[in-house]
Amino acid sequence: MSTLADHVAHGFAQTPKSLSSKYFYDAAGSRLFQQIMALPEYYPTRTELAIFQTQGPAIVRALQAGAADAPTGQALAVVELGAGDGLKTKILLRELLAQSAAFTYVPVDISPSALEELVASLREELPTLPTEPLAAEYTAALATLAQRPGAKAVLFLGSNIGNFGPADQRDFLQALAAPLTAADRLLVGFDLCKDPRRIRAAYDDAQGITAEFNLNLLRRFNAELGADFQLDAWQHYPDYDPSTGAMRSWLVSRRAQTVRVAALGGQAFDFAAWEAIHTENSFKFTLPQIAALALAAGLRVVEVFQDEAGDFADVVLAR
Ligand code: AVJ
Repeated sequence: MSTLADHVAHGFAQTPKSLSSKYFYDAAGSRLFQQIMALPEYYPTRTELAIFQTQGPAIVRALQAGAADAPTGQALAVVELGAGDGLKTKILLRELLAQSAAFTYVPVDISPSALEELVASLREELPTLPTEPLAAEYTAALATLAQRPGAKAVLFLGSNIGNFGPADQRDFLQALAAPLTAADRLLVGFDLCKDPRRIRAAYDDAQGITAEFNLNLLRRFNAELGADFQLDAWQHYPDYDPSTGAMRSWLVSRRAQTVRVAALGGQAFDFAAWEAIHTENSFKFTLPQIAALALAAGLRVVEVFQDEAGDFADVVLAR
């Protein structure tokens, strides 16, 4: 049984039926996410970009502050989890090069196609930068961190952390921190609580690209698992709970239907009319919540960088 088939069988046995958002990112899904990042409603990417553009030098200094005390001669490893197209990261990489740091960039992404494009663009734009791409899930990145000697700066940008529920956010940060020394730094991007209508709109764009992104999951199951999802019988539905910061995406069954999955021996799954499959968390945070989360994960907040409106925070953490 393939991992994906396994995941679908487990996810559909849950109540409510649930799927992991990590499966969004096949080649088509990665392209759709790039389109999402350019949408007028999707503010997180351009807000974090603006933070890097205006405060890049200070952020990069904060990332190297610990490494300055560490034994010299060893290049800093800049490990990025979920690097994607690297658009924002390139600003930090240019700044690191400008600050003359000897460093290696280790972009990690679940999408091999996205990673290939990133490496090709880096070869063009930053040809002197040593790059060691890793097409893998986060857990493999943790193993790489543990094996690598020398100073490290770990980047976890774009509020990717919001894909985890609160308990998993803490556990994951703790796991990220475990292989780090006191000289190493973590840079984590957090999307902050704001006007709930703006947040919801970011996941319900007028052009329907986010709907396509969500529905692409079912298209992927049809293509890779021989499932027979009828896409027009499903609807993208995002909801935001301002009391918890939980931004959730669902796929809602527009009618009672049965779906069969060839890769699971033709197993049938029944969906009631208007039954919803949970497909993604995109949690939003407050600064006190971030401080409490860092503490619970055994980390300290070194410095917080925000845009002027206070929409997004990039937080430097250390053990
Ligand atoms: C890449 C996980 C940060 O949750 O905001 C965008 C993915 N999903 N629109 C997010 C996403 C729908 C995005 N992250």
